[in-house]
Amino acid sequence: MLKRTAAVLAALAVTVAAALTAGSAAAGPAATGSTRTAPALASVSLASTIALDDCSASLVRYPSSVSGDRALMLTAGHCWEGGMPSAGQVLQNVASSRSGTLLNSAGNSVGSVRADKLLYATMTNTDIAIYELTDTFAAITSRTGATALTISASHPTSNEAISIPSGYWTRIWACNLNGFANTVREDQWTWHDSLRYDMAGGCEIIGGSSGSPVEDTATGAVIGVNNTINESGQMCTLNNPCEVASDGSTTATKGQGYGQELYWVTTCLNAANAIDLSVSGCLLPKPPGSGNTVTVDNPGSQTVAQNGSVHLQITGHDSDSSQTLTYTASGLPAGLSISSSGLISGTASTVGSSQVTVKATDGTNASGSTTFAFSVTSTSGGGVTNGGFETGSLSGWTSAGSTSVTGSGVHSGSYAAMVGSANPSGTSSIAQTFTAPAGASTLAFWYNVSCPDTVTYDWATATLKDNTAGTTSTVLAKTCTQGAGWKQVSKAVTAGHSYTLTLVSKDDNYAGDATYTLYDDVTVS
Ligand SMILES: [Ca+2]
Ligand SMILES: [Ca+2]
Repeated sequence: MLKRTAAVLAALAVTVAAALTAGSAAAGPAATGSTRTAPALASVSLASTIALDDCSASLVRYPSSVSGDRALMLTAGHCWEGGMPSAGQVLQNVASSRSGTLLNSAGNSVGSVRADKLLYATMTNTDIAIYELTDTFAAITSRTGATALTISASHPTSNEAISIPSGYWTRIWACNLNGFANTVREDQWTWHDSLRYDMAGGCEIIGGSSGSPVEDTATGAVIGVNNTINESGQMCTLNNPCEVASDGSTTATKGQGYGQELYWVTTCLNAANAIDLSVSGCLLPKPPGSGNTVTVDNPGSQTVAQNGSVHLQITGHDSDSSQTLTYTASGLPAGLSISSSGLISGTASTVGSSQVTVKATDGTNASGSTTFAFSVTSTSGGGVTNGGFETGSLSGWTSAGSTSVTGSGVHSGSYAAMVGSANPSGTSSIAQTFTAPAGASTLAFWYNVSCPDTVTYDWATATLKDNTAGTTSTVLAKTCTQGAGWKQVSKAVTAGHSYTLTLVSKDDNYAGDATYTLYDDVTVS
């Protein structure tokens, strides 16, 4: 950081000041004797810069400001008179009496300006402080002739020519940008998308230049705030910023300087030209605990049969609609998972009940959650899986021929199995092998046959094979009826025995008298 309060920085400043006095020996490429050419200063002067007691600042306006608005002063967050904001800290609307000396293009004073309020300051992600002055833009222009510099509303351009006019030093550094650093760290602070000054020369900024506007040399628009330089080559320590790669590795280069993003401010302006952190798409950091509000809709209690498939979309909402929510879940039944976009899916493999909590988190780390019960049941009250077909599928069953689930004319619930078809078909069946659970004595199921033919050609039938005993019995003899409705069949079983139940519907594939059979509520109890 380049504030002039730390002893080290003060000493550095004195040394450089002496050098400047002695003939601008350290003033940049023009004085080094090299053939390097500094970018042309098309439109940048010291006009509208401000000298603070320990930093540099400038008279600025938002692109949308009007002459009757209170004027604004821009400097670095670490130049706030109350001390350097901590990492994560955001200051808003703090009373202030900060004053500075407003300069003209030649660096001469045209009068003083005074703030009565710090509108916003942070050293998190960026390093800015914006003050509201006691006078309007119109009043300052009338009194001093100064016209505010305009804050750019767009991201700077890589490698563009920049100028850094310092009111404190009445001096302008100029160089090119050398792209952007995704993450810069110095002591406790972390900045993102930082403006990296080209080390080819011209921007060897010094203590006291902190808070200077970083201007687009071609247009004079303010595209950043002058922030820091690596003074001794140390890694990530105070006055020695480092860059952090995506894998966490750090690099530091002595003499590497940085500016921080400013256009973010323009993303947070409301209709009254005020910084409003609740504006949709606002990129400035928000105070901890007062950020976005995230809520997650509760889907209600969920029940699925064992081995049933799940497809449940969870929906969340963010007070900042530009944010993307990322979903995570805890307590999901075995076999289920949640996608980052909130879709719970998979096959519930294990019977049981749990409380599931789904959390949605946005890009600012704001989050919300909801909790609901999730039961995986053995729907038939015993060893039969999906005996009521309430998964909406034939999961748990092996099918042959023409089979489906139907939602109309069921015995109970929402679904029944349809074996055969309303169109002529052949022999169709569904079958399941299960173990009769402890205490069970009866297998039962319901059927509803639609047989416009005769039992000579078409029928419903069911067999139960006792795999343990090696016997097979017909539990539903060949039946062909029409309009008889649901009928129940039951058969004694032995607990612990393995059985294979096969539910059949036979059609002779003759046009005009197709037979099919609905089955439902297969239970072992
Ligand atoms: Ca059913
Ligand atoms: Ca038939």
